[in-house]
Formats: sequence, C-alpha cells, structure tokens
Amino acid sequence: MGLSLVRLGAFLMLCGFISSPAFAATLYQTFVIQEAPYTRLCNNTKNILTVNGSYPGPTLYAHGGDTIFVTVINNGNKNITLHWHGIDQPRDPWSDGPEYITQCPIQVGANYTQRVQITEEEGTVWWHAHSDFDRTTVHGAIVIYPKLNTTYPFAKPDGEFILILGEWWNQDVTQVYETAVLTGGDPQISDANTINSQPGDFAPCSANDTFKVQVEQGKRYLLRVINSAMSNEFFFAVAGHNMTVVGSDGSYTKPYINEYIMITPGQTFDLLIEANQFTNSSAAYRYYIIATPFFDGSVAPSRDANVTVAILEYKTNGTMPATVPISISLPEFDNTTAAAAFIDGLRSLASSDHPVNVPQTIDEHMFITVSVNEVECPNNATCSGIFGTRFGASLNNASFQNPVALVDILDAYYSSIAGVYTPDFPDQPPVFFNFTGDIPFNQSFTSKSTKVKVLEYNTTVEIVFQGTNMLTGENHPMHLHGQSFYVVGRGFGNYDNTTDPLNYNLVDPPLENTVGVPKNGWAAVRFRAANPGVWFMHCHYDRHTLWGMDTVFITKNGKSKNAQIMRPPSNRPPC
Ligand SMILES: *[C@@H]1O[C@H](CO)[C@@H](O)[C@H](O)[C@H]1NC(C)=O
Ligand SMILES: *[C@@H]1O[C@H](CO)[C@@H](O)[C@H](O)[C@H]1NC(C)=O
Ligand SMILES: *[C@@H]1O[C@H](CO)[C@@H](O)[C@H](O)[C@H]1NC(C)=O
Ligand SMILES: *[C@@H]1O[C@H](CO)[C@@H](O)[C@H](O)[C@H]1NC(C)=O
Ligand SMILES: *[C@@H]1O[C@H](CO)[C@@H](O)[C@H](O)[C@H]1NC(C)=O
Ligand SMILES: *[C@@H]1O[C@H](CO)[C@@H](O)[C@H](O)[C@H]1NC(C)=O
Ligand SMILES: *[C@@H]1O[C@H](CO)[C@@H](O)[C@H](O)[C@H]1NC(C)=O
Ligand SMILES: *[C@@H]1O[C@H](CO)[C@@H](O)[C@H](O)[C@H]1NC(C)=O
Ligand SMILES: *[C@@H]1O[C@H](CO)[C@@H](O)[C@H](O)[C@H]1NC(C)=O
Ligand SMILES: *[C@@H]1O[C@H](CO)[C@@H](O)[C@H](O)[C@H]1NC(C)=O
Ligand SMILES: *[C@@H]1O[C@H](CO)[C@@H](O)[C@H](O)[C@H]1NC(C)=O
Ligand SMILES: CC(=O)N[C@H]1CO[C@H](CO)[C@@H](O)[C@@H]1O
Ligand SMILES: [Cu+2]
Repeated sequence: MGLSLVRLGAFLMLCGFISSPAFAATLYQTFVIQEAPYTRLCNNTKNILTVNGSYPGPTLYAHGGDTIFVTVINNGNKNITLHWHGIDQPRDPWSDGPEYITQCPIQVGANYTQRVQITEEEGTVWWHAHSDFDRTTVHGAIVIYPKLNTTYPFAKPDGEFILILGEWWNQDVTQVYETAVLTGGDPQISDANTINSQPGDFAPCSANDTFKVQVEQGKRYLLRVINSAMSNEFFFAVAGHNMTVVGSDGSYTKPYINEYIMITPGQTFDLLIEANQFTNSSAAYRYYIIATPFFDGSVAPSRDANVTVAILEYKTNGTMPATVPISISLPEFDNTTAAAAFIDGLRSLASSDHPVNVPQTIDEHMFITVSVNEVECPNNATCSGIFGTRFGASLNNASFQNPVALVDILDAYYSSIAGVYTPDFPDQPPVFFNFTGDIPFNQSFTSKSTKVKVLEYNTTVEIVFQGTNMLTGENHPMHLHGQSFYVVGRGFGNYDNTTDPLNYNLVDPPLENTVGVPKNGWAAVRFRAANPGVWFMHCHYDRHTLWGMDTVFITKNGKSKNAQIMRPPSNRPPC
C-alpha cells in the first residue's frame, strides 16, 4: 500500500501530532474481512472467513520502530475483531483488539483503523482474530526486521520461510463455537492439523496440496514458525536437519540447537537451518517438515492427533523422481519430559545490543491457580460437559465472563462507567490445598464474575501460575497482552515459595508473551507494568478462553504525559 496524503492528513486530525523517530517508517495496509471458498480434505469445499481472500492471511512486514496503520474493512458475514499478538502497543489499548475487553466488534459493513506500533519487538509475531473462534482461519504473520542500520545478531540468512501451524474443521467454525456455547460441552475437535493451511501428504486425498519450500545446498534459511492452532501444542522438526533457535515471541534468544521444538498456541520461534544434506541422489533431496500434537492431559478430552507435514526440497540440476521424503520420528504425543527438555533450554540473548531488564525486586506478588472446572447446568437446559454440567475454567477460582452490558472494559475504565467489572481479582486462591493431588469431582465447581487486577504505573509484578489437577491436569499456554514477561522459573508439582525462587533465572530468562504452565506444575513470570492500559490475560486454548480462564490487568496512568493512555480514536466500533 502506498502512503496516501489524504489519509495521513485524516490521521493527524484523528490522533493528534504523531512524532516518530526520523528513521522509522509509517506504513499503511488494508485488511478486508471476506468469505472465500476453500477446498481441504477430500474435496470438502466451503466458505471460510479470510483476510483479503487468503488463508493464512497476508503477512505484515516492517522494521523495528515502524508503525503500521491497518484499516480493517468488515465485508464478512459476522462481527469480528483483530489483535496484534506480541506487539506491546504502548499507551494504545484502543488498537489491541480482544472483543469486549478493549473494543466491541467491528460490525458487518463497518471499518476500523488500528495502529500497530512496533517498538522493541524483532523477529516474528503474528496477528489474528480475537472474537469467537474466528481465529481459526483469520490469522497471519508479522515479520519484523532489525531496526534500520542494525543487523541480526546472527549471520544474515540466505532466505526465509513462514510456517504457520493450525487446525482445520470441515464444519463451519461459527457452528462449532455456537454449539459449544449452547451446550457447555467440549467443542468438536478439528478434522486436521495443518501447516500453512495444508494438512499434507498423510491426510486423505490431499497429496497435491502439501506445502513445499525449495532450498539450495550450502545455504542458510530462517524459518519463522507460528502456532495459530485453537487447542493443539506441537512437536515440530525438519527431518535430517538440526534447528538453531535464535528468537521466540519477537525477541532474540541465545543460539540453541535442537532436533525438535515444542510450540504452544500463541508462541512463535525463529529457527535457522543449514541446507547441507543434499547428496545429489534422488533418495536424499526431499525432507518432511513435520508437526505432531503434544498432549499430556490425564483425562483426554478427545483431541485431533493427526500428524501434519510440509516438504523441504533441494533444488537439483535435473528432474528428480518424486521420491517419498525422508521423515523423522518426533516424541510421543504425551512425552512431558521431551517437552520440558526443550523449553528449559531457552535463554534470552542478553547481549549489549539486546539487553535484558528482569525486575530484581517485586512490588506485587501474585499466585494464580489455573483450573478447568464445571459450572451448574441451568434449569431445563441440556448440558454436555462432564456429568451433565457445563465446562468452566478459572484463575484463582474466578471464572471470567465478558461484560454483559453493551460496553467493553476499556471504555468502562476510561469513561468511569460503573457496574461493568469489579477491581477485586485476587492475588491468591481462596484456599490452599494439594493442587496437583486427586481432587474430588464435587470440588471442581466454580462461578462466573468479571474481576480485574488494577496495577499502579511502573510496579513490578511476579506471577506464579500454578496448574491444578481439577478435572484434568494439562499444559496451559498463558498469554499476556500489552507487554511480554520474563519466564524466570518452571517446575512440576506444587510451587514451594521457599525453595523454588532460589532456582530462578534472573540473568538471561527468555522474554515471552505466552508461557506453557506445565501439567500439574507451575511457571513464574516477571514484568514491569509500564504500559498504561487495559490488557487481557488468558489461556491461548480458545475453548479455555471461552470457559473463563482469563482476567484483565488495568495499568493506571503515570504522572508524565508519555505515561498516559492515548486519546481514543474517533472511529471506534460502537457497542
Ligand atoms: C543509516 O545509514 C545510512 C548510510 O550509512 C545513513 O545515511 C543514515 O543516516 C543512517 N540512518 C540512521 C537513522 O542512522
Ligand atoms: C453485530 O453486532 C450488532 C450490534 O451488537 C448486532 O446487532 C448484530 O446482530 C451483529 N451481527 C451479527 C451478524 O452477529
Ligand atoms: C469506513 O466507514 C466510514 C463510515 O461508514 C466510511 O465513511 C468510510 O468510507 C469507510 N472507509 C473505508 C476505507 O471503507
Ligand atoms: C475431487 O474433485 C474433482 C473434480 O470434481 C474430481 O475429479 C476428483 O476425483 C475428486 N477427488 C477426490 C479424491 O474425491
Ligand atoms: C494432482 O496434481 C496433478 C498434477 O497437477 C493432477 O494431474 C491431478 O489431477 C491432481 N489430483 C488431484 C486429486 O487433484
Ligand atoms: C544434530 O545435533 C546432534 C547433537 O548435537 C548431532 O549429534 C547430530 O549429528 C546433528 N545432526 C545434523 C544433521 O547435523
Ligand atoms: C549443478 O551443476 C553445477 C554446474 O555443473 C554444479 O556446480 C552444481 O554443484 C550442481 N548443483 C547441484 C545441486 O547438483
Ligand atoms: C521422552 O523423550 C525423551 C527425550 O526425547 C526420551 O529420552 C524418552 O525416552 C521419551 N520417553 C518415552 C516414554 O518415550
Ligand atoms: C422448566 O420447564 C418446565 C416445564 O416445561 C417449566 O414449567 C418451568 O418454568 C421451566 N423452568 C425454567 C427455569 O425455565
Ligand atoms: C499431592 O498429591 C500428589 C498426587 O496424589 C502426591 O504425589 C503428592 O505427594 C501430594 N503432595 C502433598 C504435599 O501432599
Ligand atoms: C520506575 O521504577 C524504577 C524503580 O523500580 C525507577 O528506577 C524508575 O525511575 C521508574 N520509572 C518511572 C517512569 O517512574
Ligand atoms: C487429516 C487426517 O489425517 N485426518 C485423520 C485424523 O485422524 C483420524 C482418526 O485417526 C482419521 O480418521 C482422519 O483421517
Ligand atoms: Cu488452558
């Protein structure tokens, strides 16, 4: 999109004077939400919701420091919101996107221009719908190159590929969502796992559709891997090639060599591979890029366990026969040890160009239990959750409910509208017990509320997430909007506040926006609340978001002008 003077003028009027460093660019993009026909899995053609007709949607490219104005035009068949996952959006919660948290949906026929402000993020993050289950097909990558006149902290790769892991439903996902809301049951599982929307060679009838990348012997490639799946975590590998992790969640890491990675929904990894395996024989010129689900929950809500593949193919001088690509076996789907072994090796780069700033002293200590629960079945309703109840989920036994009044939380906060939320999200669970022990079924009930946590500007916060064994212990990818956090510790069992902090990494912990809280274990994160605004925090399994495994942080304004929320844009979607 070219820069339009007319639109620039309109923005100056809307937003006031925009000051940006001379080297940072202002970019413009138009995202048209529209239905488009897609064929996946044995000629099942149906309309899906897309951006600009493509699935995955368009990639946003920028450099550190740039600002992108994205005009979202909703020509689709339903109301929708978009979120820029992993972008801090300093002082601008208005553009963040989660429905009923920072805005009401963009209605059919309407449009909304969101400001995507890239500050310290570099590497790969992504954008996705943040309403109902629209994210299934409405998502894409955000590629952030080093700030102008700076370089990668590794040799510049010869090429790069975006690989987005996802899930495909033969059924209309809006139907899947509405059925889950109506019955309180587990949403129907997906029909295929996908890489760049393709299930790959092992899926019935889809051999022609497998996503393929071409590489040249002797060159080096950057793989930008995003997990956009609705409920599946994945082990991921490129057969025959080790991968060096160099970045995660839009932040550089110490180079970390592995045969496989484990990636939760919401996370991204930047991986380098050396294309050095070509032997000029037809037996060794094609390799599978492969992902298999990781699920270590004890009571499996049934899960789409299918493998998905793409193909990495070496360029050759002649025509090669289409041999079966070389594969690799990934850890078993429930191998907790294999998942932890990968995660525990991640470290921030922590160089002079990319320093870490881990809070060493903490103002607000929070201990948050993460649970799957039940809620009572309303009179006369048919509920298909466990034992005829509805599924619920909670943080500190508070099961989050979006505001019922037609107002979003940001608006209620900014305009002081009472009765929309309560500022009493607790700093600890109502009772302490053996969180990872056997918990009787009748102790798993919870209730709905809209509790938020209010933070003074510039406070340092530590959250210890404690996974519980209510109904089923499983890994939960907890995601925070508005800022990333340092993951200073992770472990299994009940967190011990005397011994576990002794093993924290306060030197070079990874900076992430999504952390996997291990099954029947805990994860400790730290951040400084220096971004005034209203920031959603939730499990990135969409069914858990729906069930209430969520809360909101409101960071109050600081004293100086640049520590205060920006003024709302005038074209905010009405409720
Ligand atoms: C970037 O480098 C170019 C060429 O060396 C120079 O002209 C330009 O001023 C530099 N820009 C910044 C923002 O440092
Ligand atoms: C979109 O939102 C408006 C306002 O809340 C509502 O009246 C309308 O029914 C919604 N449209 C759809 C297709 O859900
Ligand atoms: C956005 O909506 C406004 C109000 O309906 C309209 O005037 C404007 O032309 C629309 N912009 C685009 C890019 O569709
Ligand atoms: C898919 O549809 C095409 C065109 O209708 C048909 O020729 C082909 O046999 C179908 N393939 C399968 C696997 O059903
Ligand atoms: C697969 O692709 C080949 C070559 O393009 C084509 O001849 C064949 O019909 C395709 N098969 C299916 C099932 O689409
Ligand atoms: C991958 O790394 C392992 C461990 O460092 C090493 O043993 C193996 O040879 C490497 N494989 C390739 C293909 O480089
Ligand atoms: C292709 O042929 C050129 C020239 O003979 C040779 O230098 C190159 O190594 C060959 N490439 C491959 C992949 O075989
Ligand atoms: C789990 O993975 C680890 C590390 O890859 C491996 O050593 C172990 O044998 C695996 N366990 C099982 C039960 O497969
Ligand atoms: C439940 O159904 C009965 C019989 O249809 C009806 O009398 C009663 O009012 C209903 N209760 C509620 C809470 O809807
Ligand atoms: C908690 O329960 C687990 C599983 O029954 C058990 O292994 C563990 O010892 C218990 N921990 C405590 C502190 O009682
Ligand atoms: C934030 O707090 C730190 C101490 O934790 C202090 O050094 C810094 O000046 C404060 N920043 C602002 C903007 O108040
Ligand atoms: C796309 C794909 O591979 N689907 C398979 C998923 O797993 C089920 C059960 O094993 C199979 O029936 C599907 O064909
Ligand atoms: Cu969860």
